[in-house]
Amino acid sequence: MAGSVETAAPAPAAATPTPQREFTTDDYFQTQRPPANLAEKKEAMRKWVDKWAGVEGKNVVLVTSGGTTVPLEANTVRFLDNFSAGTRGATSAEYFLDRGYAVLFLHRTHSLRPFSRHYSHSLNPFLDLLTITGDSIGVADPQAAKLLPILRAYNKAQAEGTILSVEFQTINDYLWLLRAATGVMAPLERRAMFYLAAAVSDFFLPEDRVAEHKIQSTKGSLSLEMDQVPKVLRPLVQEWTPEGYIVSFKLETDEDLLVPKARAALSRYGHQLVIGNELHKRKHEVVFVERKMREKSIGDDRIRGAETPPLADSDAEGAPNFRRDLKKKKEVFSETWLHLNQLAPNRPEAEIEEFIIDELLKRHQEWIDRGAK
Ligand code: PAZ
Repeated sequence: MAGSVETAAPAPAAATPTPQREFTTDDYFQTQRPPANLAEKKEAMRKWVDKWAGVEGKNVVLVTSGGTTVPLEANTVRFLDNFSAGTRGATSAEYFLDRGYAVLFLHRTHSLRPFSRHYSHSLNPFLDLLTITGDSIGVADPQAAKLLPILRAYNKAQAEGTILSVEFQTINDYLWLLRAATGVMAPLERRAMFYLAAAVSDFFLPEDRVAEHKIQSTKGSLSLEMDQVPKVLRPLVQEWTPEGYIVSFKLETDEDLLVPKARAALSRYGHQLVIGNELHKRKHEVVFVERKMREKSIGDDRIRGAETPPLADSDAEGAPNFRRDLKKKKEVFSETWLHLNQLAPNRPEAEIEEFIIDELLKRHQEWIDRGAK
């Protein structure tokens, strides 16, 4: 694993303003301290991954889930956060488990978790399901019928140890843990999938600019200047796990940006897939964007027919400009939209993650098969 040093120079005790700087990933890990229990968490992940690495044909997925915080104070009273509840990650983890994957679930503390997510305090309060008869507690129908398959799947995952949950809170925890998790999964080579659904802050405060104590309002207004979080997808793809099947998510609020930004990410980082989602439609509509690498001299027919067509493949470049754009960029993208109302028209309780995971499993298997040739 590149840059596997896990200790960094201790930060000065008091916050001392330094000029804003651009952090490369290496700079980041050399200057920002790791979370206190990183070594223990890494060891737990290594043992768990080793166990599944020894099981032939067992695929393993790292699911990242929930939002990251950016603390404004070292003794943290205030922090910046984002909207993510971890629904995508927790729901997806259940479907991965159901389809036979082992799941390393890297999630934000207190965000939704697989199985228990069905009984979150706001949506479906746990105590409301329970009945008392004499001194016994039970669950009455219709809740019992719904709970039974969930409890069975939960007990199975617990008994088999197919899920390992690891928590992060801050952007710093997340980056260190992501690197550690990716490093321990690298020996799985193509059997490893990375499903990066966490909503990760793009900005952070380097620790030498974080106030030690609660910021006092007596000082007047608060100005914050944050630095950009380094784009760790690049080393993740190129150095940390060059054989892994890597799926990143792209969230936008302007739908028109989804596909162009997904394509730009694929061109820049060279990973396998971007799943685009618009904030308000994310529970019922996503787009899979994939880049098809082509040799300079390959003809259109071979390009068009080269890959197994997914659900509704289309040439992302648009037919009229296909040849011209291909010559210019030598890059072709495919887009596959998943619309829940089309995929499960008569199942009001269906979740789009079921279809996302089934589509991904096909593509991951193709990736594994291509590596075996
Ligand atoms: O956690 P959630 O289900 O509320 O939201 C999921 C999501 C929108 C955070 C995820 O699908 C996603 O797009 N993650 C990547 C966000 C980004 O950094 O662009």
